[in-house]
Amino acid sequence: MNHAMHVKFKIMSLSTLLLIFLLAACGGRTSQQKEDSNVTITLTAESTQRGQTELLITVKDDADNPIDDATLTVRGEMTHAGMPPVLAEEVRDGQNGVYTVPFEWTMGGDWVVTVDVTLVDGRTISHQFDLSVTN
Ligand SMILES: [Cu+2]
Repeated sequence: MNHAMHVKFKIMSLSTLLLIFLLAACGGRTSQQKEDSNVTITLTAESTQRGQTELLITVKDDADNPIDDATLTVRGEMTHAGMPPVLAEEVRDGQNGVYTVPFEWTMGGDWVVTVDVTLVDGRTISHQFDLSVTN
């Protein structure tokens, strides 16, 4: 390998690495956690790329025990005006504290996802998660 070829090879490897990094940063899986009233809610979006995805929402008590008997409602709104919210079907029956919510990112941009968790004792805990969706 002569010197010019060697430099070219190095540049190629660098751009490949950069591409992999960008792919990982854009539209990938993301996770956020919030705590209130001794209940921790973690939202994981399987994808933040425009289109159909699943939101995995984990609900745990203050002793880190899963709460499977809550009722969840999820609403997604974009931060710009004039767009109707995306409402997910109400979800019950967590599996080891994880509730799977089919969801569609209908547009790329900044979203606020509101998760309302109603516990069996009637308390409702509400959290908002900010997510950025790529086209
Ligand atoms: Cu929009």
